[in-house]
Amino acid sequence: MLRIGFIGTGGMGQHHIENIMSTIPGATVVAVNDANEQVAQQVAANCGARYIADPYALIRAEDVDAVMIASWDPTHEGFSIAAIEAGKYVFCEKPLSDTPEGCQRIMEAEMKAGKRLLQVGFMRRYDKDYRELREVIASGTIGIPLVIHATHRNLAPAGGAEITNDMAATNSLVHEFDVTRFLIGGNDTYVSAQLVTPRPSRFCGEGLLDPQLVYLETSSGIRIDLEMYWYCRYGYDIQCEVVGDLGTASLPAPSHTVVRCDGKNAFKVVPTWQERFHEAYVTELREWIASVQAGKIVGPSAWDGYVASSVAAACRQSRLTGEIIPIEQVQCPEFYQSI
Ligand code: ISE
Repeated sequence: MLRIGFIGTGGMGQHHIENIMSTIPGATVVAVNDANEQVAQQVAANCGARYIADPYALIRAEDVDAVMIASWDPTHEGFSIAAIEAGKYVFCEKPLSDTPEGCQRIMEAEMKAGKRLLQVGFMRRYDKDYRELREVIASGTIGIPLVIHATHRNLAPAGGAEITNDMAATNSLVHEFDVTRFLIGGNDTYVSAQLVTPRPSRFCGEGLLDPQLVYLETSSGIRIDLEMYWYCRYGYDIQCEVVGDLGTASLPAPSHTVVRCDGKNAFKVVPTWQERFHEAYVTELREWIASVQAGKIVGPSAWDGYVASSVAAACRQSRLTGEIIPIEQVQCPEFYQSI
């Protein structure tokens, strides 16, 4: 039985904990921590774990075999490094860090530990539709990929969370930066990013730029356009279409009963990412837990977290300067090349 210590018991943390307790027989949650003690105490009581007030004490606890982090984004780096230094396996929700430099510090800690201990929560790689889309591209059916159009719309920020203009890229589009690499495969890398904004929605609040549009170019010349919309107001909607020189392939909309009524022909759009990607989250946990038990982590790595974060950093610079920004990345360390 893998004993997990959990840091961060907000919406995403609770979803992971419920999945572990209800669907994964080989693992259990033994300890929890959150900056909001009341919520953490409640979650602890619900899942039969103990509450530990100090997150670093939770990481060091002898009965914690592996640590999961789903706390506030800026805390991810510190908790990840502490877990690695304690020699614990760690699953860290995205973003691995808000900055590429933070990701580099995590990679350094992991390389010092001498083996892979960390996995990043890029759960779309576990979604069956993204996996199928990847296979279609790899099979050559649509020819060579030329363009990717993707849309990332949230009903509204979760739980009324406070968001900043940077978070469109650091918190949300990091999924797109990661999953488009996953779809294309091979040695293609991102070379430049541009971020532009239309006039803002009337509903996003003072000072926020929403939606935001990002244009990326890869080393082989693929162009990618991305839309991030925090307050689309109609549901949680993720779309992706890959245009090749022989055809196109798209992510299907999740299937729901089609209702014709009142002059409409309609199906539901789910409100949250937990619903949209429920199966992907469960598969992600199952595969992570199996890999920890086998002592060999194979899921998204700190390098993958670094790549996504370096694209987000270029987006920020583009928003501030209005320019197309070259994406600067360090050489991928050998440690991460063989995995
Ligand atoms: C959220 O943090 C997530 O990870 C969701 O998957 C993403 O779609 C959403 O935009 C983020 O805010």
